[in-house]
Amino acid sequence: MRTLITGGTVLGPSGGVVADVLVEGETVAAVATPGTFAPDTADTVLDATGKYVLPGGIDAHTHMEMPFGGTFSADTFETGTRAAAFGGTTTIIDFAVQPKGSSLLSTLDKWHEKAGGNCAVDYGFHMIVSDVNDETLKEMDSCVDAGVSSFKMFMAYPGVFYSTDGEILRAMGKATENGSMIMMHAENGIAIDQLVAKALAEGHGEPVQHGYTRPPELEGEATSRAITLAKVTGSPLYIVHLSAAQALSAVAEARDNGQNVFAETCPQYLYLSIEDLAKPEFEGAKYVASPPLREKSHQTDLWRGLRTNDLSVVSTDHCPFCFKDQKELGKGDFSKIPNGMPGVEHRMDLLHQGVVAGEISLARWVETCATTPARMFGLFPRKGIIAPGSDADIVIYDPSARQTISARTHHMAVDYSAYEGMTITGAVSTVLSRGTIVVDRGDYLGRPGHGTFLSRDLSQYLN
Ligand code: DUC
Ligand code: ZN
Ligand code: ZN
Ligand code: ZN
Repeated sequence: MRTLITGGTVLGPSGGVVADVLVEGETVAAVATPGTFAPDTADTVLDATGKYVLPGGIDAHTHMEMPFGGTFSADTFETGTRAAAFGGTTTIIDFAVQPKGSSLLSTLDKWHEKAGGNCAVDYGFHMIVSDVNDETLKEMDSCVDAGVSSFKMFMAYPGVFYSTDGEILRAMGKATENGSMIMMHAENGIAIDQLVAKALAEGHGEPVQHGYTRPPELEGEATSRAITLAKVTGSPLYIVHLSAAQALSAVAEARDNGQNVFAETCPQYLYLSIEDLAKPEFEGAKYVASPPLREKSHQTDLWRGLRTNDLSVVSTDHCPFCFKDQKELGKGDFSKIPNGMPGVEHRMDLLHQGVVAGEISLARWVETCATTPARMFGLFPRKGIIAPGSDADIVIYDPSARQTISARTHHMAVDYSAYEGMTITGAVSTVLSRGTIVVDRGDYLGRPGHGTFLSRDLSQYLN
């Protein structure tokens, strides 16, 4: 089976060039001067004139069917990866969650069961480590052997996912030894819990209190502390969902000092703010995620971070909970609102708005959304680039189309959109996953089970 994509501007991390792309089976066979291949050499010809042809997006931070506070995030691997495909994302890396008292390998088995046979696009796993002990540390080696080469830890949520500095130090020591990556949720959970208790005791239960009780200073402090622990152990560090200027400064300083510190941000921190969290009538609950949405002024810093590469990756932290019956669990007590927002479908479009607005270049769009996540998490050059031999995960994107985001038309299994009514310049036309057309002009042509598990190498930024 051969597919020829003609006349588009093929984008990569170093810019764009008008070229034809020949796909043979599941991989890219050639990127060549327009007209090199006669149309009858292919079974299918896709005319991409006037459009971008870019590597499929890689969302390195999603949570499908994630247990949280007695409920589960609303997208299954089936619905969530289908929504990802609609939005031009052809790889997700989801988080397996170790419950305290469980082993890492039994956790990994559980996540394989959830995802196997259900995904529309390819998927990998990170492992959330919430119980550091001798056995867990040994199992970190087995995870790496099983293609799970990154481990997330929490400085937030005491009593649930939280690890002490000592536990973090131990896990970082293991990462230094086996070449894996430590990912950190950097918020000072001990201090936050005090602020939450105080707000509730004073009768403040509304959603905006979620923001007030998790101030940016406590993200900055935890980020600095994580960086210090990484320095002491010689471990690399990847800060997830960075939202605050204070945290960005800490990351930038560490990078200037030559430390292997990396960070991602998410579209919600670039476009939404604490004003959304303050919407009346419990509407703010839709915007409860951790870290919380910040004052708008932080957005300027985050866009700059994306330009300077102090922020290397854009992921969604897609963790959808329906407003009805799920977010509503926290009516009157903001601390019971499940933490997370939907987003896997809109990352490529939202970051394209950054290109349209002149905040980032086309090359940075592709780099932060596809190429760097592939390198960061051991998937390059199989993923993240359109080059001979790479998987034919390809998005044909029409930069001049217009669309309006709405829960009425999105494909995520959640009853609201955080971006309801936002108009977008640009839209996905066609999406190929390993050579198969899975989305074409709004139609889903894929199937659950097309997506396969990606056994990842060590980060190519470190090894
Ligand atoms: N952190 C995440 O990364 N996702 C959901 C909730 C959280 O705290
Ligand atoms: Zn987190
Ligand atoms: Zn109040
Ligand atoms: Zn997350």
